[in-house]
Amino acid sequence: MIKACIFDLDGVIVDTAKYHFIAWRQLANQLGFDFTKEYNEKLKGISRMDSLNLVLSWGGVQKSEEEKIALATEKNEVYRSYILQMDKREILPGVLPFLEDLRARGIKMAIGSASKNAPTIITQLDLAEYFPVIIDGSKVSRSKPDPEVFLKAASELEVKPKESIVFEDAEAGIEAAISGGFYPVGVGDPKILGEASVVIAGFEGLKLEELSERLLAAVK
Ligand code: B16
Ligand code: MG
Repeated sequence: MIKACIFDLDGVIVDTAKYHFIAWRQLANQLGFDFTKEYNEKLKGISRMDSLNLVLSWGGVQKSEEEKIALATEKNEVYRSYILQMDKREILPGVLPFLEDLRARGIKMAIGSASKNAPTIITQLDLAEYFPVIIDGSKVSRSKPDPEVFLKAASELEVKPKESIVFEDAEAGIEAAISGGFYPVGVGDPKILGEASVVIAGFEGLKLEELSERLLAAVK
């Protein structure tokens, strides 16, 4: 029986990838190379420092650890200037009715995100009342595909992984959910998220009973 739903943030609740793209492109251009949408796709679910290391490698640029910290900070300041302008109109379609339905059924809810900006984004979107537990990039020592972020969320919600669904848009996140023993639901492209028991295009019209039935059928 499902007692909890744990949501990744970027790409599941809201599309912040477009703001990450602007900020990474600005940094890359400043360093003298281009940053494409294809590169941006590869950064989904990847932590800030791991993302920076990838961006620098794509540009063939080497920097000291100190310089990397300064560059990551600079990128984050540009990114934050965009997310601080977000409001609830940016919540992805169908998310709010689904959260309302879960709350009415007494299902516990948490955020499990690689983003250190997760609490700011949740506040901007006016969703704090739904998420008493937010495990973000500052609360874990190992990044997805390690399941730490979701295991911490389950532990704080006082539920077991086998009683919980994880919603994720990134391959590394689905891997984390599977290795943690959760019911993994991919949000997005089945070609990328094929390892998930169930893949949904989004939350519009989604019903927990139907989803639970599909998940149970998939694990049988
Ligand atoms: P920050 P998620 C991830 O969030 C993003 O998908 C990824 O692109 C980003 O680099 C990462 O958060 C770190 O974000 O720089 O804000 O700490 O999908 O795990 O919610
Ligand atoms: Mg994500």
